[in-house]
Amino acid sequence: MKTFTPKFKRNIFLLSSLLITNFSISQAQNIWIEAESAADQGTFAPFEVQNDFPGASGDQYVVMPHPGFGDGEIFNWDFVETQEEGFATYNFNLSGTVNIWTRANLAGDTDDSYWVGIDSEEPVKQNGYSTGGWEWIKTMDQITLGAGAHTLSLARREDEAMIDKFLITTNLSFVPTGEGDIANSISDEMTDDAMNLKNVLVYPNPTKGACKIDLGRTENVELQIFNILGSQLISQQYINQRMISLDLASLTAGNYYIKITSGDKSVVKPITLSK
Ligand SMILES: [Ca+2]
Repeated sequence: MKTFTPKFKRNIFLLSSLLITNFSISQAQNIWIEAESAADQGTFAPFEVQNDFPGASGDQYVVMPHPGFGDGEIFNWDFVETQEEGFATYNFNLSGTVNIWTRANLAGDTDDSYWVGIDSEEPVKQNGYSTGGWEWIKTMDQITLGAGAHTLSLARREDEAMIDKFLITTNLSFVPTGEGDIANSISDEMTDDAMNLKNVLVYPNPTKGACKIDLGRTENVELQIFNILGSQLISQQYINQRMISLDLASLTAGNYYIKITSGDKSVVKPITLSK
């Protein structure tokens, strides 16, 4: 004879797990970088920024144009390093084991290769790809990064390789699609000592549940959510993150406040949950 008690208990457990899951905050750490964001660097040329090919994130991408002396020339890493040209760097803060992805448009044959490096390690040749338009390519698999600042580098190898965007992620099972998430800025990542709370963005607002908080730079913060009566509903610490993903779908529709605290400074952002 069947008994329903264990199943009932299990369903209650599943229900409570589901509620907790809906209210939990994603801890995945993703750094999204537009390749074209390094265009002001002195070593960038003869890389060029182009915007006339559809589907690029940020409407721009980086390409190595035809060299003056014919198609198919290959630049080895020693040459690029010595000449200090066709070379771009991107600073970021992230620690742990990461995958590095590149969003690229590669025609194959002699138009498909580039170099990608991390920190002072010799860059790795990316070659032999033929994509159907823009595709995410896993560029480095399970690289371990220590605490603190790191530098991703891109260097030319063959002309006409089109590079759009990078993703550095601690989520080793994540496969990026489309244009990916909004890119992190690289310009202020390493220069400011203090977080500028005026740069904190919460979007979309109103939200149906899912929303993101862009801290403006990688930071250690405490995030609290209050209802309009001032009762704290959640408190969560974030270490070394810039983008925080929230899912508020388990809350009832209404107005809430998100308080972000960094050191002795804090900012409060209102958010409306509509269903
Ligand atoms: Ca881009």
